[in-house]
Amino acid sequence: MDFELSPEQKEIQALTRDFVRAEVEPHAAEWDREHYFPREVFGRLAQLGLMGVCVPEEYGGAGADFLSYMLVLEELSRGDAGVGVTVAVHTSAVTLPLLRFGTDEQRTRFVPPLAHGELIGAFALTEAEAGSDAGALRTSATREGDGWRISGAKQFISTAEYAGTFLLFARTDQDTPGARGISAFVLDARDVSVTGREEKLGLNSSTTNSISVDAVVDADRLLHEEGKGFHVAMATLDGGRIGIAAQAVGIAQAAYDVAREYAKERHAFGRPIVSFQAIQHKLADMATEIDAARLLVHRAAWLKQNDQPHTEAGAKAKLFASEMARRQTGEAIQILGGYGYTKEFPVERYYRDAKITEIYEGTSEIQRLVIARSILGLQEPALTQS
Ligand code: COS
Repeated sequence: MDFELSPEQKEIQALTRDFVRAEVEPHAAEWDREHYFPREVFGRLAQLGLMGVCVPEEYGGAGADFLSYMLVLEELSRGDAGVGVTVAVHTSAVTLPLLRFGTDEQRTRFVPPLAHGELIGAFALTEAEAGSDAGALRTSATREGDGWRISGAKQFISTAEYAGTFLLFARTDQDTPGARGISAFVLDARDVSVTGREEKLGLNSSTTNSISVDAVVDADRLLHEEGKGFHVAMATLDGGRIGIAAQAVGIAQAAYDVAREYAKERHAFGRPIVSFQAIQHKLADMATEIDAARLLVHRAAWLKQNDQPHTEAGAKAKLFASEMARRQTGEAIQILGGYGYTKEFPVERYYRDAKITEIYEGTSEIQRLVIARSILGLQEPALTQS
């Protein structure tokens, strides 16, 4: 067992950290306040090879491993969680499933523009009445000519208004309810209409849209086998959840950094508050829990990049890291006291941003369900049996 990052991993981590310090962190408060999507940042990330960091070089990526990509997501999210999620969805939820499930022709056609950052990816699974119960989706795909007519509406789609490529899930077998009649499709921006933008608690530098679709696409837009779309979605989320866990670690690390420095500077009762055991214990808990979450992320990433089962490990990483980030960003506010509750310091933003990590790419309740099924060897759907 080796806990040391490789020279290449350290290099990618340092490259991202430097970039974030110079070009992300200084603007994050303003982007949050203005609800500004920093499109130009993704162009710069593309120049650095970070829009396809774990994509093989032959498909236009940087050819690094999955753990390197997790390091990138942690560092980006440490500066701005909205930037982190845009890269996470683009890579984990669009580029990687296209690589894994695409034909040679689909891989060659769709992956390089994403890996080069010329196009941004969006993942369109969720609908108004199909969130945790993703298998309840109603968007339909029916055969028309040689292709498919896809009709329906999707909700809570990250980055949809800036995306060029959509991985969209639709029901191809109208007679089969639930997970089995679903297929995955690759759509272009022209196939999709953006119908709304959510006002959110946080993550304001990323956009969250509702979309509608009524388009005819060629047969070669079907990804993987007809009727196997739910497998594509679940396998995609297995990897995506590790990335959200890395995002949560980055947010918590940022909150810890601010709280620790503040505690050294701030005086009360005639001495720095860091000299009080109450504050020391908070910082000790933060450091310990961040470490534990990061180790869960790295283990899950290691399993994934070594082609080993990682559903359970990824769910554990996301469950623990996201709840830890919500808890510890709250503790950071507590250390800063009244100042922590103001916009003068970034910890209130970290607290707002951390909350979503317990919800998207599967709520904590879904992660517990996935973990329970795995450790108990349950094969059957636990939700629909009673
Ligand atoms: N990888 C590959 N295939 C998987 C899988 C995985 N991790 N998990 C389940 N599947 C397959 C099953 O093997 C089953 O295949 P068959 O139909 O061939 O038997 C199929 O998918 C249906 O699985 P299951 O019966 O477990 O589906 P459920 O409807 O019970 O749903 C949960 C399972 C709840 C785990 C799933 O719906 C889920 O993850 N929901 C959360 C969705 C989510 O994260 N949404 C966020 C969207 S992105 S912001």
